[in-house]
Amino acid sequence: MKLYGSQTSPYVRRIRLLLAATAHEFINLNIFAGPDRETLAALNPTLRIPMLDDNGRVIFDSGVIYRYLAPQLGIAPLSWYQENQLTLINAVSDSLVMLLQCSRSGFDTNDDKLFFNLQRERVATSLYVLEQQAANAEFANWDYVAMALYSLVDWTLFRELMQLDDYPALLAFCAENKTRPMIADSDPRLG
Ligand SMILES: N[C@@H](CCC(=O)N[C@@H](CS)C(=O)NCC(=O)O)C(=O)O
Repeated sequence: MKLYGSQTSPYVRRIRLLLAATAHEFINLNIFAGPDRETLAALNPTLRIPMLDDNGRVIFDSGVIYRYLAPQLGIAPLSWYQENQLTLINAVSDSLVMLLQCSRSGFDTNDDKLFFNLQRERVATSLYVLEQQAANAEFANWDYVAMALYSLVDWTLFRELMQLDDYPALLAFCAENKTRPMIADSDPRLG
């Protein structure tokens, strides 16, 4: 099994954490240029990471990769409540990725513009709920949802996308889990 991704992507990291105890090859791509982008395009027309190659069967998208792997790893399907938690995490991740890309494209994402305002509002409303859930110890089990949350929060800190002082339970959640398997090796700061 080959996992294609990058060291910095929070979507890739959640799958690396999931596969911490499973033999696989991690292929670290520079998806934005050069021959690695050609590799990406040849395998995945959405031009996004992660993707999984299992004996020539290529699966796109972290959520689908999770659904593909979970039965093989003996993991029960997520509950609807967990699915909603994952949707909250994905909403924040997608909006922050878009804001980062806008910023790298030369836009001031603090401008009072509809697109930026919508992303910032979604990040705030979703993170508020995740903070409450973390305070209620709802991520105490190191399952896929917790792995996705860890990957998001640590990536947000790494990219310095926002201050997380207003989210003490999310910061505490990260501190509590920083010695989990594969956390150190998948640190985006190594990228
Ligand atoms: N829904 C996708 C999102 C993946 C995603 O956005 N990956 C980012 C890296 S963090 C990416 O490949 N971005 C490339 C681009 O936007 O061109 C998933 O869950 O895998």
